[in-house]
Amino acid sequence: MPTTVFDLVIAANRLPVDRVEHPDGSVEWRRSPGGLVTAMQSVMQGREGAWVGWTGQAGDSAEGPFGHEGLHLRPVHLTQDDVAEYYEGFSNDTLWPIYHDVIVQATFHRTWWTAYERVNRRFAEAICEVAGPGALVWVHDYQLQLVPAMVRELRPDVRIGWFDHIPFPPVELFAQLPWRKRIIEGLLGADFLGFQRVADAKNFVRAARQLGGWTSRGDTVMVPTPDGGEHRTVRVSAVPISVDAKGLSELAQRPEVRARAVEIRESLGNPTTLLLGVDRLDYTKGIRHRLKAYEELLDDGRVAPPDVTFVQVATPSRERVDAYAQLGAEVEGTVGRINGNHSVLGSPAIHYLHHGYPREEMAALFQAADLMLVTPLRDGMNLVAKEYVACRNDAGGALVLSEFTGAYHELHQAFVCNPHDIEGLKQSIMRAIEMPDPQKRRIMRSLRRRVMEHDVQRWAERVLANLTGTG
Ligand code: ADQ
Repeated sequence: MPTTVFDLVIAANRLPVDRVEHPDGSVEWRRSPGGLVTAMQSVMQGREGAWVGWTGQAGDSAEGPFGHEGLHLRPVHLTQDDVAEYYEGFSNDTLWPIYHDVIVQATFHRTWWTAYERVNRRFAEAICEVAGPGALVWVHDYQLQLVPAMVRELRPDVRIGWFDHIPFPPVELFAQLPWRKRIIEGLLGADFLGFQRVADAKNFVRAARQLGGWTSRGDTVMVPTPDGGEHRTVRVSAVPISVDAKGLSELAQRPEVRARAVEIRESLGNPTTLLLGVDRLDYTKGIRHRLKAYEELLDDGRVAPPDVTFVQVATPSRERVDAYAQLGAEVEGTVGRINGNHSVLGSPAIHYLHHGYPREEMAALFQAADLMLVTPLRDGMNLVAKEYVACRNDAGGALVLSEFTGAYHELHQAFVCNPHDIEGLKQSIMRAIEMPDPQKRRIMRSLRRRVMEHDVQRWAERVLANLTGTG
């Protein structure tokens, strides 16, 4: 039977669904929470679209293509070795640290690179299988950097875009990668490369010039064609991602969400100030620095429960990678020490939670929190910062935001901090706690204007316009 083909193909490491196996053995696919799925929904509207990605489960039983909520899903099969080498290894233990300022040392293994190439080829083949003539192919993120050139080789008729969700490193760090030129060649197979910040786009262009000898003019890189004819041009621009601001704002206004926010505060003993952190448990997120600043404020007697309390939601992530296991253990130890030293009966200094929450509960938490602490050491964007702002339709709350996030470049009116500067971080927190409400509201209103106007739907339209050459 011939494969059905589509005029828009999305490729990301993960499919937008999670596999849920019921006790009776039946399998259900549930839409995964997350911004990318929402963003892509707006792009897919009115188009026949396919999504190519991994199911999230390693194993030998290959799942065939299937439909889900109007999307054609084309699973890419990964073996246990692929997961260990391409995903946990090369993507998360080689590329991730290099692309995040080498906060932890990167690990290099030639076998991981071979797996990365092998899996990228599998993705490229799957994309070409479902892409109709002249289709738009939109590839996501650092796990799939070789895919653009591989698709171009197989299917010169399609238009290819790639979006980088994480930072693109300065050339001095990128140069450490033994396979740096292959990665640039892989990316330059695209027609359009999108980045979170102007600095990321510039870092890429500099890497292409210095490490590969490609020429560039402004935001365009010139790529020689195999037949030695005219150059092909690749546009390289910053298109910062955002959140479904209107959807979140409406959700946060629902009476049941507002009631839940009140209930959350009550259950915490109605503190005067509720601090909140929400992160994947990742060393890039600055959780240790945040805890250190909070602990010192407690030690100094400047904050104390039950008046002040801190809810830290930390979703376990990549636990099979050593640096993540170590971080988990360290954070747990610190939380234990802080609570041991500073909690009072019935009022812990920190509430440390590993749960994943539905959107409604996240919106209620955001509404309940007086202070949102976003303190990464490096972060492509940080959607949590934007989600918090989108949920504050009451113009309440305050955002403490690291200058090393992509979000900082749009939200610099926030209470900005350098998380390495613990003294400065403590001051930003105290300033946000002590500033009179009317002033804080003015700040929140201006943050909201930015987030409401630059939402994820606009982001997706901008990437597509660049991809089709109309942007
Ligand atoms: P992440 O590093 O995963 O994303 P982030 O942008 O903060 O970081 O997105 C995390 C998402 O997960 C947010 O939507 C958040 O609400 C949600 N989330 C976190 N913990 C949760 C929990 N316990 N329950 C429910 N939801 C939870 C990467 C890059 C970022 C970039 C994004 C998008 O590292 O820099 O902003 O991609 O491009």
